[in-house]
This record gives sequence, structure tokens and C-alpha cells, in this order.
Amino acid sequence: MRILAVELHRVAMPLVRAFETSFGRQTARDVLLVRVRTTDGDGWGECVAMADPVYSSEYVDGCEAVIRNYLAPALLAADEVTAESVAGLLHFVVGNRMAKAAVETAVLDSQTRAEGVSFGDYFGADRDAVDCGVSVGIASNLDDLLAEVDGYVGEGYRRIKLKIKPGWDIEPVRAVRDLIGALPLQVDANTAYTRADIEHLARLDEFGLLLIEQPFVEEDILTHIALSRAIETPVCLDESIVSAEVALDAIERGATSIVNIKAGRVGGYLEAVRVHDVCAELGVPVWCGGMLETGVGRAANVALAAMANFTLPGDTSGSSRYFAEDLTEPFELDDGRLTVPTGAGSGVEVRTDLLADWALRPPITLTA
Ligand code: SMG
Ligand code: MG
Repeated sequence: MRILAVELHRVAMPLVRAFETSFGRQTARDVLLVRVRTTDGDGWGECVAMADPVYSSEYVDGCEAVIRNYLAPALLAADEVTAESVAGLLHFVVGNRMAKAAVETAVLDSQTRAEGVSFGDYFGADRDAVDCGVSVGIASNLDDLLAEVDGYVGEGYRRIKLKIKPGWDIEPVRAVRDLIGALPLQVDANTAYTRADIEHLARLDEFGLLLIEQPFVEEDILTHIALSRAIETPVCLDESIVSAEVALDAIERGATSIVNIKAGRVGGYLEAVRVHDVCAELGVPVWCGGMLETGVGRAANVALAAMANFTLPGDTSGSSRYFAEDLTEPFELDDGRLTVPTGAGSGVEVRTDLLADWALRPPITLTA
């Protein structure tokens, strides 16, 4: 195909409840959506970068600038573009994986729609629904936390993930474990701890957690290795894993025995499939992370999470976990599971009326 235009849409999406992590509190998502207009038809991709560079170095204004100044011009200048060739065409730009992922996903959506192939079939999904977990933010007190968790359990979520930070770890985990009994439970620190906390974190062993996610800064593989040796609970990397090569390295060195896969973090769904495959070969289970996606990104995540080695429930919650109204038809939990879309491409339609109503500014159209 030839890329005729790249459109950048910015939408404000208020969250139904504030989401607090070790790095801050979020009350809305500032979403960047990419639409490619191609000789084969249109395709959409969602950029998962947050408004501020606090989860990773990428942030939404930065992604928009990189796409505008580098990524879109490179694709618009190419005679022939396929989803499989996007990474190579954009390789001259270092990093900026979330920006690249948004663009590549839009091309993949256009390509697979034209071919009549769903994302699930393209990725090699082997089931038609996926088990869903929910990520629960840091609350202002234990009562509020338990009420929130209780609500999610009532909705049927199959796994609870608690955000933790120093001063909000052992007690909330104990309280939630007491509340939910044997329901799978895991924690995510978003890099809030240091090597000095290893002994303290080992106290989490008594709660039978599925895993502890990313306790230390993303570059610090060594401290994750040290924790893995000191704790029974499996250590799982999120922020650190930016490619299949890094996943292989971290696994072989004993830093991670379970991997969180987020397509945005690794530069796109094609690389995410590679991370899945590397992990499968090494016998390391994976699960699908989330970045508070709208239905556009959620559809692709659910398709990815239907691959064979995604054996743990993902942060693939229903649309209502975050949004009163979604940008696509909503994803609704059925017995703790979401159905993998079967339509061509991502299988969902962007509600362009809402896109216009919620726009932060008029779309930017880039052409050759
Ligand atoms: O989409 O349900 C979701 C969010 C899941 O906790 C979640 N994501 O580190 O895994 C993570 C965080 C990153 C985003 S926090 C603003
Ligand atoms: Mg995480």
C-alpha cells in the first residue's frame, strides 16, 4: 500500500475514578489516535503514552511531535508500506516505541481490514475469549480500597492487581487477601523501591501472590536478579522489557520469570508477538499489560492476549473500568472474560461523532 495521509487526533477522556500509582494520580486520559489513509483503506492506532513522562520517558506531546516530524514523513515518502516493513522504515529514529507502535498499528489495521483478516488471526490467537484482571490504584485508606476491590470481584474479574509503593504495601495486600480469599492477586510497584527494600518485599511471600511487578527502576536488571533470589514470589518485569532481545536477556539472567507484554512499550504488536514467542520458547508465561486504553487499543490487546502463552489474566479490563463511554463499542465482561473481536483488522469501529465531540483540537493531517 501507499500511505496517502496520516491524521493525528487528540481526545480528552475523563476517567470514571482517579487512578493513583507510585508515580502519580491521573483523572483523565489525553489520548492520541493515529488514522492512516492508504490506497488500501483507513486504519487506526492508539498511542498509549501518558500525558507526562512518568511511566516511561515517552509522553503524548512528545509522541505527537515525533510522529509529525519524523515517523509520518518517512512513511509518506515510501513507495510501498506494509505493516511488516514499518519498523524497518522507522528504524532511523531511536527509541520512541510508543509513537512507533501507534503508527504501525494503524498500518496493520488498514492492511488487515483490506485482507479481511482479524488481528486475532494475524497474531495467531488460539482462543476466542480472554481471562481478565483489573488493576487497582492506591487508595486514600483501606476501607476505600476494600470497597473498590469488592466491586470488581462482584463484576467477575478473575485476578486483582494492587498498585503498591513504600508505605502502601504489606497492610493493603493483607487486607485484600483476607477479603478475596483464593482469588489470584498480584502487585505492581512501578519502580518505587530500591535494593535496600529487598528484605521488606520478601514479606509479601506470605500472601501467595501470582507475581510482583517491576519493583525497581527499568535499567536496573541486577537488583531484580537479587530480589528474584531472595523472594519466593515470581518477579515480573514491565517497564524494563522494551524488546524481545531485552526479554531474552532478562530471563536468561534470572531477573524475571513472568513477563508483562505491552505492545506500546515494545514498539508495536509485531514486536509484542516476538516477545511472546521468545518467552514461550523459554517456558516463561506472559500476560497482557494495559495503559488505560480506549476501545481502539483494547481491541488489539484482547486479540494479542488470546495467543497461547498468555496464560495469566491480563490488565484487559472492561471499558467501564475506566470510561463512562468508550470511543468504540464497549468491551463488556462476560463471566470475567472479554471476547476477542472477530471482524477484520482490530474489529472495532471508532465512533467519529464522539471523536469530534471530545477533541482537544482539530485533527492534524499530514500528507506527502
Ligand atoms: O489498562 O488497566 C489498565 C492499566 C493497568 O496498571 C496498569 N498499568 O504499570 O502496568 C502498569 C500500569 C501503567 C499505567 S499507570 C498510569
Ligand atoms: Mg506495570
